[in-house]
Amino acid sequence: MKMKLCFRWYGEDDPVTLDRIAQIPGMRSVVSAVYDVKPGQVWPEESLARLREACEQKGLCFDVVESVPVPEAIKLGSKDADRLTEVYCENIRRCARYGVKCITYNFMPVFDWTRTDLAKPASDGSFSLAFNQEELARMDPKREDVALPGWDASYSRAELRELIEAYGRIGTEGLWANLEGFLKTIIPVAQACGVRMAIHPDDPPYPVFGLPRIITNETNIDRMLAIVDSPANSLCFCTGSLGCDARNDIPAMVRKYAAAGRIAFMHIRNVRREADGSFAESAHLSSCGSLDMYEIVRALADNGYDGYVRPDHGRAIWGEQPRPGYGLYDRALGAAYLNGLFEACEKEVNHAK
Ligand SMILES: [Mn+2]
Repeated sequence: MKMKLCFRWYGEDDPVTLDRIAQIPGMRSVVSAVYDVKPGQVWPEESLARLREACEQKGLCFDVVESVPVPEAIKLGSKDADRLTEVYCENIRRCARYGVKCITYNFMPVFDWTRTDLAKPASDGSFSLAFNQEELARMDPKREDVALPGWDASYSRAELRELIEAYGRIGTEGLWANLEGFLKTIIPVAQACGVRMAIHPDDPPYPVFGLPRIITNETNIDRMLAIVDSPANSLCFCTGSLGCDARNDIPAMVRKYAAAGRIAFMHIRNVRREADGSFAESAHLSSCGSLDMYEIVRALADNGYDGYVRPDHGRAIWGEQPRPGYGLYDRALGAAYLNGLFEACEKEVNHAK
């Protein structure tokens, strides 16, 4: 198959071992990162060498990094931004030196992905990550200790309030300006060392607690890609993140950006949307959620997509008590399903030639 199947691995502490990952049919690459340093620090070369060695011992490649996190100071454009952007560039160079071809990152203020429930039970006895608008509306992180799952608990309430206010001061256009400056510095570095930067969309793709969110829809993705018109400035197209907003036509967007050669990495998962913007992550199969997975894969195959693909989050099934979204079983089922879709779609495209 043309697409490169990969699987996220959280390193030596991940209960899902490389041995197990290597047994998933068609598995090619490991998606990982250096987790022993804080955002804004240079990644030790020994850590990168160890990661590569561990993957290669199991017959897997280590060529995708997720993520090199972008420090808040860069997103806010504060006084440390230039120095931290130089550190970021050095991390790109170091990753490239150890064989990395694709680096994922995001530009979401303060919080990465946001959910209100990490283990919402379904009628079949499985559990998945979910987001409920009503529950979210009841919370105010500036007034109380919100403990939403998935958030960086290392911020104190005062620090959190200050950060949220700082983003309020720069606003959406300020965040865009800081993304522009960041991309104009890092993309030429990535291009020079053969790395494609893949921005992950905001998850969910709408403002949470009034924080600006900019990688949310086709208009904004067009704007982001135009800042530096280069394949090194590409997308990590996450169907489940963008698919939380019913106005995003996911197969059409995949078709457009695959045709333009601007997708470096696909996160493929399904999500079941509700009318008020709430959602739950579902099994990968089309009939389990709101997204048509065949149409997504077909759009890729029609454009000869040969980039990276991974099953994204999975449910907790078969008694596994996984790191939220990152158990073995349901992601492996997702990988098997994606293998089937890609084999069928790629062969259909070849037969039609
Ligand atoms: Mn994703």
